[in-house]
Amino acid sequence: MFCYQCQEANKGKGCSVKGVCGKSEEVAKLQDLLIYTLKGISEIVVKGDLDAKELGEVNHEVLRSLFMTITNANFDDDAFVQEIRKMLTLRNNLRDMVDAANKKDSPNFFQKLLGLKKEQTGKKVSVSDLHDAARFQVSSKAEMLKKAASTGVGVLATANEDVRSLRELITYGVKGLAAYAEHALNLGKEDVTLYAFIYEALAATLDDQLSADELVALTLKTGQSGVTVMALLDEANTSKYGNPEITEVNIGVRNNPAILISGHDLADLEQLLEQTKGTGVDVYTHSEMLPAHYYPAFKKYDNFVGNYGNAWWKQLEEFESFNGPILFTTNCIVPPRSEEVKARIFTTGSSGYPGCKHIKADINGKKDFSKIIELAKRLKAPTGIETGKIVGGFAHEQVFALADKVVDAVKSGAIKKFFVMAGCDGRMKSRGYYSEFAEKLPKDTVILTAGCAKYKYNKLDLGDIGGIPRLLDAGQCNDSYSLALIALKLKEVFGLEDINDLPIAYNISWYEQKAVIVLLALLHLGVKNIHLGPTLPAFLSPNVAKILIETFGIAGIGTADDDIALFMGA
Ligand code: FS2
Ligand code: SF4
Repeated sequence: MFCYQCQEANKGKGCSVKGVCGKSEEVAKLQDLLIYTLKGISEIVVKGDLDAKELGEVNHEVLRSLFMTITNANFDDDAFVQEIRKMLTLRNNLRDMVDAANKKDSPNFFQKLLGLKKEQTGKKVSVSDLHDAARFQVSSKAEMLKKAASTGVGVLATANEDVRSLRELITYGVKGLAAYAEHALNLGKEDVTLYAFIYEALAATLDDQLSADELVALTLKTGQSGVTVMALLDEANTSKYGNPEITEVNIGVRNNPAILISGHDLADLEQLLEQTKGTGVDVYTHSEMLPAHYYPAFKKYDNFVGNYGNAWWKQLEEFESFNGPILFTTNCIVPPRSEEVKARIFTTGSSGYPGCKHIKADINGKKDFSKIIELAKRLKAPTGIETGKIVGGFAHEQVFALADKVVDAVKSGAIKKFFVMAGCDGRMKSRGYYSEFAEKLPKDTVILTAGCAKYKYNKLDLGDIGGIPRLLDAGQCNDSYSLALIALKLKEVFGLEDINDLPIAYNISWYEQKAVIVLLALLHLGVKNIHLGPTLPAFLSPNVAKILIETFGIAGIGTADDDIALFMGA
C-alpha cells in the first residue's frame, strides 16, 4: 500500500504498511482499485461524450465511492469489495452502450438513453483504445487485491513526482467535492455540472498527454467546482433547515439514555430526531455535527440536548464515557479499542467499519434507526465530562445581520483584524499551536472559524468586542463558504477592489480531503497568503509546492508568537 492523502501521513511522507488512521493494507488497496475504476468510468464518459445529465445512478454511485475513500470514512473491506463490483458493472454497461452506439450510423436506443451526442460531435470511441482502467476485469476479492498491487494502479503508478502530485491534488479535491455533493443530494439538491467536472478531472488523471501546466489549470478549476458545491450544500441546508442563528449549545448531559450522532449529514440527523421524538431517548451531537444546533429547524426537538465531547480524534475516551450508541454519518471514525464500544457503533451513508452495524436507506431515502433507539434504551445515560455552554451560529446571514456593528467596529479601530481559522483538528501535538495562537491573538482581533478545527479554541474564554464575540463559528468545514461570503461582503461594504486588501488573515489547519477542496475553493476566489498547517501536504512535490507558494503566497506555520507578529505587522 501507499497512501499520503491526509495530514497524518506517516513521517510526513506516506503510509506504506498500515495507515496511521488505522486503515489496513487490504482496505488501502481496495480503495486504490475503486478510484482506478472511477477513473475508467470517467474516461468512458469523457471520450464517449456522454451527457452527465443522463447518468443518474452512475453519478450518485460515483459520489458514494469517492466519499468512501476519504480518510477515516470507511474501514470495511467487504463494503469496498461490493462497491468495486457495483462500479465495474456500471462501467461495463456504459462501455457496452458507447460501443453499441458507435456501431450504428444513426442515433439508437442507447444513444437516446444515455444522451450520446455522437451525431453532433462525430466522436467514435473504440473500446480497445480505452485505458486499462476502463477495461480490466476482476471478480473475487483476491483478484481485486492482486490487480490493486499491480503496477499501473495506485498513487505510485505515476512515476513523475510532479505529475503524481498534481494528479493526487486534483483527486483529493474531487473527493472533498463529492462528499459535499452527496450531502446536498441527500437533501434533494444536485448540480449536473459538478458530475461533469468529476468525470473531466478523473479522466484527466489518466491522460499522459496533459502537461503540468494543464494539470495546474485543472487544479484551479477544481477550486471553482469547490465554490459551486459549497454554495449548493449551503442552499440545500438553509432552504430545508433555515439560516443558522446565534445559539448557545449545552455541553453538559441529562439523565436520560442517549444517542450520539457524529459526522456531517444533516438529513440523517433529521431522521434520527424524528424517530427518537417522544421515546425518552436524548440525542447529542459529536464533533462536526455540533453546528446542527444552530439551525432553526432542529430547535423544536426537546430531546436534542447538546454537544458531547470534542473533535473526532478524542473519541476513544469520549465514546467510553458516553455509554450509549453512536451513529456515524460520515468520517471521522477512529478504530475502536474495545468490543464493548464497537458494539455500540453504527454507521450509515458512505461510512463503515467492519463488525459495526451499517444502516442503509430504502429506495425513498428512509433509514430505520429503531435498532439504535432500542439499544440506547438498554444502556446508561451519558457520564458528564464538561459543563456549560458554547456559542455559535455565525454563518453568512447571521453575520450580515450584524454587519453594521461589525463595520463600525472596524472603522473605529475596535476590530483591527479578522483571522480565518477554518479546517480540521487532528491528533498531532503540534496542533497545540492553534490553541496558543487563538489565546495569544491581540484582544482587538476576531476569529472566523468553521470545521472541527474550532475545538482547539472554542472553549476558551476569548471575550467579545462591543458585544461581537471574538470567536465566530460559522459551522462545519463546508461552511467555510460562509466565511468566503462574509469576506466578499466586507469587500463590497468597504468598496475594495481586491479581497486581499481586507484586514483578514488566513491561518487554516487541514487534515483530510474536504480541507483540500476548501483550500482550492479559496484559491479560486482569489485569496492569497493562506497559511496552512500544521504541516504542508506530503502529496505536494517540491515543485508543486513552489508553484503554490510563488503564485498564491501559500505558507506553512511557525511559532504562534512569530506568526502573530507577522500577521499583525503585515
Ligand atoms: Fe473534521 Fe473529520 Fe469536516 Fe473533516 S470531523 S477532519 O471530516 O470534514 O472537518
Ligand atoms: Fe496514512 Fe492518512 Fe492515508 Fe490513513 S489516510 S493511510 S493516515 S495517509
